[in-house]
Amino acid sequence: MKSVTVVAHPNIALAKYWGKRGGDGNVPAVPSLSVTLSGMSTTTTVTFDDGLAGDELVLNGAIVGDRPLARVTALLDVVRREANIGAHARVVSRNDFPTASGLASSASGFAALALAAVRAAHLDWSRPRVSDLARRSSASAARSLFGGFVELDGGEGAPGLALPVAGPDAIDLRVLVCVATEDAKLISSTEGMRVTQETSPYYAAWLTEGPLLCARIRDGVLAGDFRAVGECAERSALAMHACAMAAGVVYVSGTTLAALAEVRAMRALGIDAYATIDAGPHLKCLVTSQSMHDAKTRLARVPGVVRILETSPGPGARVLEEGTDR
Ligand code: 2P0
Repeated sequence: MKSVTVVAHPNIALAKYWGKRGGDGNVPAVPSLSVTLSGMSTTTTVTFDDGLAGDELVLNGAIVGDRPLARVTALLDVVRREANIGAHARVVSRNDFPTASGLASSASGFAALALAAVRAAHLDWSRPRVSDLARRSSASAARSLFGGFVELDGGEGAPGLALPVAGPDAIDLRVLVCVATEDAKLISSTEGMRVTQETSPYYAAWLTEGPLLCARIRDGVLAGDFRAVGECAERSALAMHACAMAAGVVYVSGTTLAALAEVRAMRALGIDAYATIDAGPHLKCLVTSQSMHDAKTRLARVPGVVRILETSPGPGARVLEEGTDR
C-alpha cells in the first residue's frame, strides 16, 4: 500500500455558489467562479492499510469522528470501489489557517483528500475526474483541484464540472483575508444553503442574478479588468448574503460590516479595493498589488480584525510526496 501526501489551497468564489440543484452528485444550482489562493494551505496524507479496523481521521493533530469522519469515509468508499480495494485508510490532515470557519477549509480539505486517495489507490484518473469526486463531498472543493481562476458550472443540465478559466496571472489581484475569529462557524454551508433554498423569499431572484454576475466576472477575468471583476464580485457576495439573511441565515458579524464600510470608504478615496464574504465573518478584500499596502494598513485598524492573511492567486492541488509500496 502506498502513502500519498497532497497540498491544496482554498479558493474564494468571486461569483458565489449558494444552493444545490437537487438530485445526485451535489451539483450547484448556479455556476460559480473562484480564484485558488496560495498563502493558505491544507496538507493531507492518505495511507490505505490492511491492518486498520476502520478509517481514521486526524485533523490538525486531533483524532476526529462523527460527521467529519463519515464525510471522509464516503469519499474513500468511492475510491475503494473503483480501485477494488478493501483496506481502510488513515487520513492525516493539517490546515495552516482556521478550520470550518468560512475560510474554505472544506474546499482545500476535500480537494487534497480526493487527490491523495485516488493516487494512494493507484487510480490513473484525469484532473476533471478527481475534481468531480471532490465536488460530491463539497462543491467548492471541485475548484481547488485547479489553479488560478476556475469556473464550476451549475443549474439545470450542467454536468457539475470545474474547469480552469485563466491562469493565476490573468489579473493583478491580491486577496487580504481579514480574520475575525479563530472559532468554527455555527451554521455549516450545507445547512445554510438548505434553509436558504427552502425558505428565502429571494431565492428565485438569486437563481437569476447569480449566473449573470458569474458571466460578467468571467468576461472581466479574461479581459484582465480588476475593477469589473471586483465590482461584480462584491455584488455577488452581497446578493448571496441578502438571500441567505432573508431566510434567517446570518454569517456576518459587526467586524465584517465594519470592514465592509472601510473597503467602501477606501474606494471613495480612489483606492482599488472590493469586498467579498463567504459563509463566515471574515471579509476578504480584493486589491491590486499597488493598493495592497494601503488597504492592509487600514483594514488592520478595523476593530475586531484579529489578523490579516496576504494571499494571491496560486496553483491547484498537487502531490508533495508518494511513499513506497509496502
Ligand atoms: C462558494 N461557499 O462558492 C460558496 C460561497 C460559501 C459561500 O461553497 O454543501 O463547503 O459542502 O457543497 O462547498 C461553501 O460551501 O458546501 C461554499 P457543500 P461548500 O465558495
